[in-house]
Amino acid sequence: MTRLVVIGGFLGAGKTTLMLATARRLAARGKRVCMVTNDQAADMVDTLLVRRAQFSAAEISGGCICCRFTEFTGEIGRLMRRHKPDVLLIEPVGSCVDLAATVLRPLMQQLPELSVAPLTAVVDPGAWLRIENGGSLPRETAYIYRKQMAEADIVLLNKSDITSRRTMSLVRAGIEARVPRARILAASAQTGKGMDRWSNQVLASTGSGKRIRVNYDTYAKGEQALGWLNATVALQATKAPAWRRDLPEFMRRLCDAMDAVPVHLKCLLTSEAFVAVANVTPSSPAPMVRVLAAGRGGPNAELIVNLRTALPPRVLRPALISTLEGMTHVRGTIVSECSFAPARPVPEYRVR
Ligand SMILES: Nc1nc2c(ncn2[C@@H]2O[C@H](COP(=O)(O)OP(=O)(O)O)[C@@H](O)[C@H]2O)c(=O)[nH]1
Ligand SMILES: [Mg+2]
Repeated sequence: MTRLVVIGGFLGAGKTTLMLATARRLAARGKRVCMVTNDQAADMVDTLLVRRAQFSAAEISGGCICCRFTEFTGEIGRLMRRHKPDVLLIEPVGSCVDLAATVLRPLMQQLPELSVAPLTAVVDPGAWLRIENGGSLPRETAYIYRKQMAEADIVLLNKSDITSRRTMSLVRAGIEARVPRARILAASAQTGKGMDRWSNQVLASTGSGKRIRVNYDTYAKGEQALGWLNATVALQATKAPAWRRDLPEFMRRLCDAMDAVPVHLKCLLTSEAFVAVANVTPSSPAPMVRVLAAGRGGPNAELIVNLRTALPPRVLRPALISTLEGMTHVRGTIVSECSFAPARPVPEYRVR
């Protein structure tokens, strides 16, 4: 029986990192693994990362899987027929909540041939503590984050490798005080520490999330307070190319142009045999570059930008343009771009 694992949690918490690390571990044990990625818009870095890692993936873009449930189950059916996976890993949009009622339970009803694993909410403890303490997110957006933890069967405090013990215990105590019967685990998707404990639990038992009330007006306001930008940019080096230097420069300049640390900025740069991905999150505000292919780059590169902020979407395109204009060694042309705030969530099914 195929086990379906939904890895929820807020933007930048580490869902894709956890999903890929899990897939690699399962594949090493001879399991067939497929994934579903999901975003509000096309040009997704996560899908490219999953496919680069040689895993089969379906992408649902243009809305969350609860609002595109029929398309989602269609893609699951296709993956099942084509690849007969042992495990299906699903990453919903990070600003999505009420997944237990709108995804897990409808799946259990409509696809009984799947074994649905407990719902996980991945949490970046440092980012969450900042939100709780200083309100770095609008109240309604913090509501989504809180409800994600409340509905999860397992709350996974990720990034244990960069989180102090004090932050870990403060966050753990805060969740225990708010969420009755919370099952909280700690791990690092990056180093692998604690991952076996989590994966043993999700792979060995079933779950359908907790029954919670979600106020859809607050949820919609929380999503609408976010500005999203997905863009593809053609870059041209004006001197000898040095993309390892130019990628973080682009990201630093974009953060400066917005005058804000984004909720999550993720960029993938490809130039001939050189490929690198880089991230900025509130808990790691300096761009973290990871080279995926260290071959020789050429004078041209393609840059895919996935940006999620707590800023109005109208400021994002001008910020991108001024960033490209300010680059020291690079000229950039926007090939495609969309910036928006997510539309009100309207799930196809809701099983209480
Ligand atoms: N130090 C550290 N960084 C992590 C860990 N998990 C994810 N990250 C980083 O957090 C950022 C966002 O990760 P990503 O998986 O894209 O988050 P998503 O938006 O929830 O899918 C990236 O820079 C990751 O490298 C972890 O366990 N430790
Ligand atoms: Mg992701």
